[in-house]
Amino acid sequence: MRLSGSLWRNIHARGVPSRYLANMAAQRPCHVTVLGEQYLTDHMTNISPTIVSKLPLKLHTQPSHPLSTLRGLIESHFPSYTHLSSLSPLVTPYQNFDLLSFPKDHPGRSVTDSYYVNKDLMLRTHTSAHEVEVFGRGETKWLLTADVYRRDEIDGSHYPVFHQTEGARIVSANSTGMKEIEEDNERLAAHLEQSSIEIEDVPHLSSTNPCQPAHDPKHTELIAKNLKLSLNSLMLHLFAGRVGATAQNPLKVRWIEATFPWTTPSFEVEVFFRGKWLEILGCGVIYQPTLDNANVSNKLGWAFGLGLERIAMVLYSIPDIRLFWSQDPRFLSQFKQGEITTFKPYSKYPACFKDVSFWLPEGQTLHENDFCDLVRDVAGDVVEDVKLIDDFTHPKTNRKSLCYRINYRSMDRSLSNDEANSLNAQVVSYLRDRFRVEIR
Ligand code: FA5
Ligand code: MG
Repeated sequence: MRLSGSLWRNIHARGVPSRYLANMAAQRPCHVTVLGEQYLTDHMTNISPTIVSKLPLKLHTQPSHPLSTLRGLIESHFPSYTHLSSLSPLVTPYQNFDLLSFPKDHPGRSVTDSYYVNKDLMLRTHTSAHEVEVFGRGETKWLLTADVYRRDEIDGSHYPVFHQTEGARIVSANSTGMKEIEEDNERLAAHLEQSSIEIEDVPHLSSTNPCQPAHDPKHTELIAKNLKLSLNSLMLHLFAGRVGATAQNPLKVRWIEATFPWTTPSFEVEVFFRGKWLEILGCGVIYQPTLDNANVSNKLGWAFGLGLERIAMVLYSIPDIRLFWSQDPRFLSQFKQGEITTFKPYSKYPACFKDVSFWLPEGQTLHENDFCDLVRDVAGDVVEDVKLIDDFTHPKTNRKSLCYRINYRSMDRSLSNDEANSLNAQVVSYLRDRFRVEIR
């Protein structure tokens, strides 16, 4: 479901939600201000004021912030790599998708999944969006940390902005390059043998995770092995000793086959923590057309992309992903650059839930991500989660009714019932304006 054009066209970056709605009609021609620049809007525009306000923050570069310390830890594990962390989040759909061989009908391209400034400019949905550009600059071993944006549901482990570190290594596709990889594999294997880490592996190649036509399977095996050894040793560097990775209770890492349009073979890595397998990264042997796009056809190599919040929540025992955005001194003062310490929760304030139940206009649907963005525009980080609790289609009229339960809870103070009511009333009023729903 798309937001109707006239209301959605004039989003102003700095306006608070109520002001921005009021300003909408007055602002012509249609534009949006993002990171100090004005852009024309069009039928694809769906970037919201809440999201625009996050763009300058760059938590991964804020001294003492847990995400900045984690970035530092990862970078220190790859000292000979180029470290990048200041690339603009604005990319073209061509960079984010086409250069990485995403099919034209991939769901990630849709306005319900990604944020668009207009049809030609979007917020990167992953750090892989910069692969071709960085390889094209001649970098062969590099890490890139950045904020990434995806339209998503609202709960304790999902936030529409999160952070990823991309890592990549390419070598010459000849005997010199392969020798370099073989030597590195020996060094890394020896290092890992001495450590307590339990690794559940999958074959480097299989019929469901095949070698690329352009590659010699022996080369692919060596590259995939180098990728796995490099990442297993990173896991050890990050987790060992911190989550009880001892001889009696070793760190458990599990490799799984995966699929990404720009890598083959591809894998995901999960780490066992507090009784659960936690997916922390995706990776693979880079698809040769990706390297061709960067004018480095004579190379081959691997790339990975890991989620910083997922790892930081584990390492610091941070229970809610919204906390990373907190400006509360009770949160920020707990951390020092370079140190991993256990987060001490301050009191959890009471939650207050409100149900919003409505009929959609005939023939209209409402995507959950559109509803969640609307709620975030009104309530910001005061919304803890949003759940669809009823979805009903009238058998005779075919009209659809939805009921969402919104859980309001501030992380820094007690929220009064009046405040929650007033936020909820605003949600209801936006729903009426933007989607012409009939409140039940
Ligand atoms: C990717 O984003 C690929 N770009 C990774 C990649 C890079 C593959 C290079 C191959 C080569 P994925 O969507 O699975 O893949 O996300 C990667 C990691 O980001 C996940 O494993 C997870 O740790 C983190 N992540 C993904 N979605 C979220 C989210 N909504 N909130 C927090 N972390 C997330
Ligand atoms: Mg994944």
